[in-house]
Amino acid sequence: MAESTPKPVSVNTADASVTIDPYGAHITSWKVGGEEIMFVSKLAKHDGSRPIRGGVPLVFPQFGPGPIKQHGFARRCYWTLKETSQDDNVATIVFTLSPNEYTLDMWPNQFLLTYTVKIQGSDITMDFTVKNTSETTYDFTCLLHTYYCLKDVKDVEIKGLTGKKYLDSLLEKKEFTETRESVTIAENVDRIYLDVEWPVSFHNGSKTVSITANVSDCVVWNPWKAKAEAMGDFADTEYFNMVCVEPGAATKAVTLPAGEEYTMTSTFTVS
Ligand code: TA6
Repeated sequence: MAESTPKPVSVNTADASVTIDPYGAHITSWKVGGEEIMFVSKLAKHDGSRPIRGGVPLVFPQFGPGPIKQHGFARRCYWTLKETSQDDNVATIVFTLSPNEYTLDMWPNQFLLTYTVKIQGSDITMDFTVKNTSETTYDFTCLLHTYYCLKDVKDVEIKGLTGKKYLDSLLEKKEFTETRESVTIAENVDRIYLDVEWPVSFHNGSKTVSITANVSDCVVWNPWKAKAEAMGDFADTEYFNMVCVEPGAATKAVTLPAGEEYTMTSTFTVS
């Protein structure tokens, strides 16, 4: 990593720690009681050459493929560290991102992004705020593309999605209804669950992870064997030890009038 490359920032409380890489304001570690909750591939790039594979990639202003780069530019830019604070109870890191040549070339809109990450006890809260600093209204989609560590993907049972409609990204976004009490994973899964009523929770092999959010979509993704082998920044067998459970506004765009602010917020709790 070049000398000038901004270094990851860590804060901790008596119970937990969080580390954020300025490249993408990307959470790369969240430990509670010394246990890592986030999954980061051992082949992930940490040199700004591509988004970090794992942790919590920030998806903005576009979820998925489309007119601009997949998942947008937020995870592909160096953000500015605004402040850090920590004591035994609470620790916070704040990053901001303003438009630059790269973002304007991709998405010709003015904005100020502020990302506040707070750890307290066994919670981590992420507040992703978009301020429309332009003179015109614009739309965007956004999501926290969270990768969680699993002891064994075969044991994971994701609860809280029963009865919810979902779009299957492997079947041209065809709509289905989840009938199972628990979503289990034994193949490539890539689904956008709609109108989710939080919390959504699962057991990672040692702790229960519970997710709440103020957004209505929840993406569940595991690449499984073939796609794992096709990703250069993901080891062939790492799909056994991760799952993405991703709160976001992925299917219905947020419309933000000039001068207004929108905040996507989510809290992950381990117990
Ligand atoms: O999380 C769902 C998804 O959109 C999948 O379709 C898959 O593409 C994944 O994101 C990873 O995308 P990335 O651009 O990070 O390789």
